[in-house]
Amino acid sequence: MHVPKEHPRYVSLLYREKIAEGVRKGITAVEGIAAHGRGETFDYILGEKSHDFALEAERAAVALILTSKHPVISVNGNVAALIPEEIVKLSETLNAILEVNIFHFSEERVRKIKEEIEACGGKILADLDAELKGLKSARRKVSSKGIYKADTVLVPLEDGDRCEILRLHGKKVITIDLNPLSRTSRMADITIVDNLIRAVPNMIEMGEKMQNYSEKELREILESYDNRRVLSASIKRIRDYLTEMAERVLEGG
Ligand code: PTJ
Repeated sequence: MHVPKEHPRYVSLLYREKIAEGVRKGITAVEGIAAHGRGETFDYILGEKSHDFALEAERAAVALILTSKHPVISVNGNVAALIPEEIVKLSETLNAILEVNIFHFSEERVRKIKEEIEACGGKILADLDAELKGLKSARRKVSSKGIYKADTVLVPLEDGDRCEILRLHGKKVITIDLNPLSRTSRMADITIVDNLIRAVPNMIEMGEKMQNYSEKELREILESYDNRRVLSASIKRIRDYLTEMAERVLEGG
């Protein structure tokens, strides 16, 4: 579908179309449409911008990945449909491995996600030869060269069952999730409450600068980071936004 640039909801419609196209191409699960819709709702009541709390979490996430020995970025059907080029660029900038990891599992979709990432010039692990013990869903299928031995995992757009297990396996978890109330958001070490489509480009830009930081500087960023405060700020932002809107409605705006 052609989305006219003049449309007031152009960006939103454009990414909605990318998800629909992802489903048509067999990259994205049908359930990915529902997940995207939930994300749109939270983005709407966050004012569709990267707030300070998101930028702070993004900076800490970049610092954590740059100081990790074996960082991995997990790629699902929504990520591959929305930002395939950007996720490749992020993995290159931060020297992190990409790995396909999906909840609604099929061999065919694993292959299609791999092909999509490779078409963007990226390398991605898709030979899921190991299992994350303690996890019942298909997300337990991981690569022995990737998530299995990772010390840090970036899980954009998660469905909540894996974060806890990754942490039990001693891994640090970074999530990008517009819903600050989700189980994943509350369990992650670093929670980025931002839209994937803004968070990843922000992190690429930060990564390009922070590559030159010393280990000490990166560790200082991590030491001063407080995920609970950041998460709480995002929930308060939603509350304040809704209060402002309620006032505006009263004033007839
Ligand atoms: O490709 P698969 O099989 O791994 O499936 C992926 C989905 C996303 C379908 C699966 O993980 C799932 O069902 O996820 P949930 O439980 O719907 O959770 C997705 C979370 O991501 C929700 O909290 C949404 O608010 C959030 N979200 C959706 N779109 C975005 C987002 N967060 C950031 N950026 C987005 N664009």
